[in-house]
This record gives sequence, structure tokens and C-alpha cells, in this order.
Amino acid sequence: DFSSTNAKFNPKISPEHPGENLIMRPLCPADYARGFVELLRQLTKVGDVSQEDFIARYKSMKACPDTYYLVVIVDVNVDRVVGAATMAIENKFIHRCATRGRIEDVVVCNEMRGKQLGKLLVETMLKLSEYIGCYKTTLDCKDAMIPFYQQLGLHPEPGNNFMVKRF
Ligand code: 16G
Repeated sequence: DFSSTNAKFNPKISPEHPGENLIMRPLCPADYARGFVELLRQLTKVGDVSQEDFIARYKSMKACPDTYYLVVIVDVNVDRVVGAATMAIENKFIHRCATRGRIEDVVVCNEMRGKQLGKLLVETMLKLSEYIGCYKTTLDCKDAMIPFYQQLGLHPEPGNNFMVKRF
């Protein structure tokens, strides 16, 4: 239900109506041919991911019910994936066996900037994680993206830092 948040969208868009010639839906295997993996290259290094690799990973995610939510926005005119976001649900013991949402790999293709699609993807994932009952939902992002995420109600949490060890 986007009725409470729709005010933030001008013009008004929603998951059902993301914009002219656009649809929003869960990722499906045929999205490899629609450029899903190519789109991810606009976010970070992806490397070689063959169709077989993609299908294998897709199946392994599907095999974990209620854990991976992958959403895409497709431009039906050109039949290409133009936006995508992932939410992973983590099962915890803390907070009375709660779940926590992690929003990952949010990307909108360069040509589709300024259509509020990133906002729509993140807002959808936030709504979904709230609906699922997550006690919190987090993401990590570049400094330059902090204002973008802040307008969606996310904020850096004082005293909490994002730590990483790369391999
Ligand atoms: C950003 C992404 C994160 C992604 C990472 C890739 C969002 C909200 N954050 O931080 O999900 O995994 O970039 O960067 O989309 P890396 O390749 O340097 O890990």
C-alpha cells in the first residue's frame, strides 16, 4: 500500500504504475536476456556471469523461501531491465527470533535517471520488509548517496559503523 507514501512521489508513481511503458515485478530467469546482469555493471564489478551461472544462482536463491526478494523494473518498449533492487531477509535469535532486512544492489540505468525509479525500488523494499515484520532494515551506500536514502527515512545510526573485510 503506497497511499501513505505516495505524496513523496511527484508525479505519483507506484509499484503497479511505475511510469509510462514500465512494469515492476519480481526477477525471473528470462531477465538475463533482458540485460539484468549488464545493468548490475553500472553499480560495481560483476565479472563474467554466464546465463548458466545466473540460472544456478537464481535457483539457489529460490530454494530459500522468504529470504531473497529481487525486484526489477522493465521498459516494455525495448524489453530491457532498467532498474533492480534486492532485499535479503536475515533470520535472527535476538529480538525474539526477529528478522532483519538488508537492501542490496539498488541500480537504475543511466538513461532512466530522474524518473524516481530508485526511490520507488527502495520504498517498495522498505514497505515489504515492514510487512514481513522485520525489526529493522539496513543498507550500506556511498557518501554521495546518503541524502538520497535520507529522504526515504533511512539514516546513518550514530555509534554504529559499517565494517568490512574484503577478500
Ligand atoms: C553499494 C550497494 C550494495 C552493493 C555494493 C557493491 C545499495 C544500497 N548498496 O554499497 O548493495 O553490494 O554497492 O559495491 O545498493 P562493492 O562491489 O564495492 O561491494
